[in-house]
Parts: sequence; structure tokens; C-alpha cells
Amino acid sequence: MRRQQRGAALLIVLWTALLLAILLAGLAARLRTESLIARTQIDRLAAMEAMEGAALVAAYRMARSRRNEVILPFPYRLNAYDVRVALSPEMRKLDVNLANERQLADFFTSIGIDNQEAVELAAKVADWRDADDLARPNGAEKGEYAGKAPPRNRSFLSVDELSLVLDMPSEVLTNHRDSLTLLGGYGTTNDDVRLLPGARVTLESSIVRGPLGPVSFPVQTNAFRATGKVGQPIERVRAVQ
Ligand SMILES: [Ca+2]
Repeated sequence: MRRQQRGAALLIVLWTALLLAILLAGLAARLRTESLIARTQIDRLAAMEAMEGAALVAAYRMARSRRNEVILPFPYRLNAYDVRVALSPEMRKLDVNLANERQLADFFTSIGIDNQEAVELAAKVADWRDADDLARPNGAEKGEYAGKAPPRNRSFLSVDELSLVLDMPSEVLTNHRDSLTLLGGYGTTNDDVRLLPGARVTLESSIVRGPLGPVSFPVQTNAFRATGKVGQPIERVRAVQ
């Protein structure tokens, strides 16, 4: 009888030990996961700080530059991070104030609008922003808006204002807003930027090397304007007052 009691007690001890081992293993795994998540978040914060810092340093040097030179892409090293600052992809978007009718029509066609409607929309956009009240062929001025808010006859103040242009399909903004800007011009790549003089310049930082690997997100600074000749690489930038 006593032997049976000892056996049962031993069994209980063994089961308890096993249960504790399982619980501890689960706890250790959870701690490892949480530690990994925290480490990743810390790395991400550090990467963002490095990118923002690099963009600020590049912006400062651009503003102080007195020589005609292109200083971008700007390499910057901060602790474990190699950062590259370049002109932003805004350059590759369509500027709704700078684009001519042909460029506007090409954009509308590229997003699936048929050719004739694309040409008409381009003319309506041009009428919206030009100073006169004379409708161009396919365009629309005050008379055509028939009671709706008429064209402002000035540059667009926001990309969203495009929705007020007569017959503008809603999907232009809902699906393609990221392809439009008021800040850019036309460019090719960050290393060979060509744009219209006067176009606003924004910067983008990206991590070339760091604990998280290469990452990129735009750090917007819109305090510069490009100068140079149409179709030629930027000669220099100057601060916008
Ligand atoms: Ca007009």
C-alpha cells in the first residue's frame, strides 16, 4: 500500500515537472518573439531617424551651396546606416499645373480613359487653370459648368481640386492620386533628373545598408526650387522664400 502511495506521489511530481517545463518553454519562446519584435521596432526607428537626419543635412548643404553643382544623390553615414538622399519620385509624377494638354491627355489615356474623352478632359483641365473665360475646343469655362462652381482660372492649389473639373471621372483621384503632384515636373531617374525650371524639389532618403537591409520612404522637404534649362539636368537648387 505504502509502495503504491510512493508511486502515485512520484507520478504527480513527474507530471508537475513536465507541466512546468512546458510552461517555461512557452514563456521562453514568447519572450524571444517579443524581444525580436522590440529589436525590429528599435531598428526601424533608428533607420527612420537616420534617413530624416540625412535629408536634413542634404537640405542644409543645398541651401548653403554657392556653387553651380548638383550635390545629389547625397551619401551619408550614421552609425550602422549608409543613407542615400536623392531627388524624390515627385519628379516622375504628372504635375497638374505644369503639364501641357498633350501630357495631360497621355496621362488620362494611360489610366484607361478612351482617347477622345482624354483629349476633352485635358482641355477642361487647361481651361480650369488658364486665366480667361474663353472655352477652348473640347474645353469648358463658366458657361459649360451651368450652375456648378466654375473654373478658378488659376493654378490648382491641391491635387484634389481636380475633382471639381467638369466631367472628371472619380477614379482619376481615387485610383491614381499617387501619380499626380503639384511639386514636380518630369524626370527620368533620380540620377539623371530633368525637369522644368521652377519646379519644386523634394528629397527622398533611403537606407543603402543597415540592420534591416535596404529600405526607403519619402522624407519630404519642399523648401527648394530647381534652376536650369528645360530638358537639362538640374544645375542647382535654391531655397523657396
Ligand atoms: Ca479659364
